[in-house]
Amino acid sequence: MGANDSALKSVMGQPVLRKEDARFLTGTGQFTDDVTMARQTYAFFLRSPHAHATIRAIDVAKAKAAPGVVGVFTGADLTGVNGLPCGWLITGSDGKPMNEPPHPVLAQGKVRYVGDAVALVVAESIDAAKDAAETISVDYDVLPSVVNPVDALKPGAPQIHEQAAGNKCYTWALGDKAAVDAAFASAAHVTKLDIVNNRLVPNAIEPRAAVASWNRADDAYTLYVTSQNPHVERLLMTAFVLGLPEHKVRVIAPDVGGGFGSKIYLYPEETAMVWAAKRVNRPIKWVAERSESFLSDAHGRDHVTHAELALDASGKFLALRVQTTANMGAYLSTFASCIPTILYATLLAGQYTTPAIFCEVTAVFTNTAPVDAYRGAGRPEATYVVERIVHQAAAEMGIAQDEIRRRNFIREFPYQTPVALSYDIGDYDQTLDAAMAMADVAGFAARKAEAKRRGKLRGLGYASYIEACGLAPSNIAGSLGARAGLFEAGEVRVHPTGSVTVFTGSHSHGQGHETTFAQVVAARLGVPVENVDVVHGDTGRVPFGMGTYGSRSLSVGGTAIVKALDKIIAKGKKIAAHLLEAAESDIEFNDGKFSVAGTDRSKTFGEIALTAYVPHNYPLDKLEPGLNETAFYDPTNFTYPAGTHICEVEIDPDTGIVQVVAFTASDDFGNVINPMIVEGQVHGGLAQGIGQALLEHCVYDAGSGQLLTGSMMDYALPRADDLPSFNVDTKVTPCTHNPLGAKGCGEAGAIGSPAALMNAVHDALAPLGVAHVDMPASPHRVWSAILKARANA
Ligand code: MCN
Repeated sequence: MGANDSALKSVMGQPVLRKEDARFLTGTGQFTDDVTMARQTYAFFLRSPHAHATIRAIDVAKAKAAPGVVGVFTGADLTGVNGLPCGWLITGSDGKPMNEPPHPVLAQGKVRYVGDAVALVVAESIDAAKDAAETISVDYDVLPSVVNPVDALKPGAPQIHEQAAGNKCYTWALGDKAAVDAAFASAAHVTKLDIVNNRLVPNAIEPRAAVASWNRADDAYTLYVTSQNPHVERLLMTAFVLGLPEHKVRVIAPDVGGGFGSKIYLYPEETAMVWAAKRVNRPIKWVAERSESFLSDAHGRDHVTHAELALDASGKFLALRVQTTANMGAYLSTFASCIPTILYATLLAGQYTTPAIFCEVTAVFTNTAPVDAYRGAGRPEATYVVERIVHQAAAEMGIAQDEIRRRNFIREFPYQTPVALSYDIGDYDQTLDAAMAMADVAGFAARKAEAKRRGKLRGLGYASYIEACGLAPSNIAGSLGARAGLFEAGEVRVHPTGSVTVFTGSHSHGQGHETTFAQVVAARLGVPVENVDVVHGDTGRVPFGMGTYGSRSLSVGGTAIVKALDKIIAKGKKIAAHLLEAAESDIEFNDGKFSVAGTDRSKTFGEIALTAYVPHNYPLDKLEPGLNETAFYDPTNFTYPAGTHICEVEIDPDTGIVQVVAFTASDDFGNVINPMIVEGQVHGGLAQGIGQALLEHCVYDAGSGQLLTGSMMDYALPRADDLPSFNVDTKVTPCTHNPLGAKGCGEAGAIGSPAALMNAVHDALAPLGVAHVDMPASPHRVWSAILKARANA
């Protein structure tokens, strides 16, 4: 960071307490449901009870006449409204664009999953809306349905969209197939693995919600919505779906209680509400009930994969071959198509020098809720494949788990992988060594023996993960099919008294940007953190934004702010040069002071700010008044956080219960701005990853297509007593291509942990001859696998 080093030391890297917690801990946050407007009405969405059906007719006459009803709308009313767009075009291996069937805002003649929105009822109260919805008669002709992506590809499977023959969205491939085939032909050992990456329901604490209004005075709309990226939401909704001028729609994502990916997308509900707000000329509020969230939030994961790893006799990886079938659900959600491709196959090199990799992915439509990014998005799935197969190969070849990893680590950077990414920097030995020390791997044998005396099985599992975050360079994303840029914008507004308001296109919904971004600004300008406020989530106030996902906010959004700060400091130097009667090139900026090099003459940051706004004796012929700068920043590469997670489990062979007794994470996020917030991010990610591996599983009934895990009664989220006290630490190799030297940290916990946990489970069960258990490693699954292994023995 150069000139400002000593000021940086004062706030950078410090566990500054979260500024936003003052309102969150006192119940004064402003969430979408806290927004109440004059003459507000309430929305209820009538949803399909069937997984697949033709709609013969809908009769809304009774509902329209019901007490308190303000409006009833079905797909037939939405004339001139387009379907919801997909933001990423995948071109298949056949050179053809993916099949992109329409995704109507309200069902048009057919429903394709349980929960598909069929009608919108707007009424004076939510109860009136629900009562009226009950009177709507929908004449369904129920069709056979299919929920499993592998089944959906089979001949004779129910055909979900006319525009997608055989339910296929695309088959896409990455890598050199011929090189991989050749390497397999010469391999000393081949390890094969069939795994399922279980489907998940995101479950942010705050359900999705929206308040849409229209102002007839200026024909303008305001939408409060639980969004991770309000500008993108506005762009997609106005330009692609509703055909409204963008400047007439203000989208505000106020406090948002978690998203984990599920609030990136443009959903049918808020789109229908914006459209309807003008029709009823009243504000409309909708807050999803938890069971609606289960049915209609975009789900995550849902891959079925066959993988093969070729090794030489010493355990060096020669080639990796991966074939994945990915469930897209009934419609393409906003970024669905890029998750099992661009964010998955490109990560299959992991931390290793595997010279040849080939991955083929078939994306499939099924009669289930749309599937899209969920914390980690593609990268946990890739890590799961790589780290599970590495574990299995080591076990088969009798090589220690750390040793097989060390034999294959990448150690020279930059490193070009065979699957399109160029890793700028990393030190994988460092995080592996640290994790092993923290996890007391040396003492494991004794702990295992002690557990055995109690009749328990102990296992240790490693996952040395890598992720590509800080999404992304627009030109690379564009060449891979992105239909949007992936830069970020930031504005720094210095007020006359030297306090600062920062406007960022990133969106904080639990990540603590109001604190960490303020730390970046405070350090750079040498002003107290308290003097910096961060504004986000409002298209009416923030210049532009691509939003928050892919752990991009600090490395991309934070860097946009740094670029704006550079402009502020450059202008400040001009003003200081004038005030101090020195050459601009002689002005230095340090610790909040502009000074003439080699002298004791200086002006404080506050004095410069005041001069900018009180321009008496100001060189108005050369300089504009004011101190307000905006910057857009597009990175040149992803950031590559990496690390090793080690999980220790104990299994009761009589019940199949898996207890996570210890979990260690050694991560490299580059330079860390706030270690307390980073640790919190890792803890949250670990909880979600452990939840996936041990408890969570979204299940649809294969016959009826009904969501069987449709509530917290059936879908097991991790609770405090499922988790151990985490043992976490960070190592630093600074990112080489952003001025903060920072990599993302928001997803790492969810990326490494499922593989580490499942490797530990397999390590524990190996002595019994258990070959394979899929996630979640529930007591029933583990116990059944033990029984089966005993029977085989
Ligand atoms: N940070 C830091 N030093 C670093 C890296 C990050 O101090 N080297 C800080 C950042 O300044 C920021 C936080 O850590 O305050 C996370 O930063 P980053 O890794 O850039 O991730 P994002 O802010 O872009 O958050 C997105 C990421 C993703 S993709 C998901 S999904 C996720 C996650 O963050 N969803 C979350 N963490 C979440 N946390 C909460 N509470 N709720 C969610 O929905």
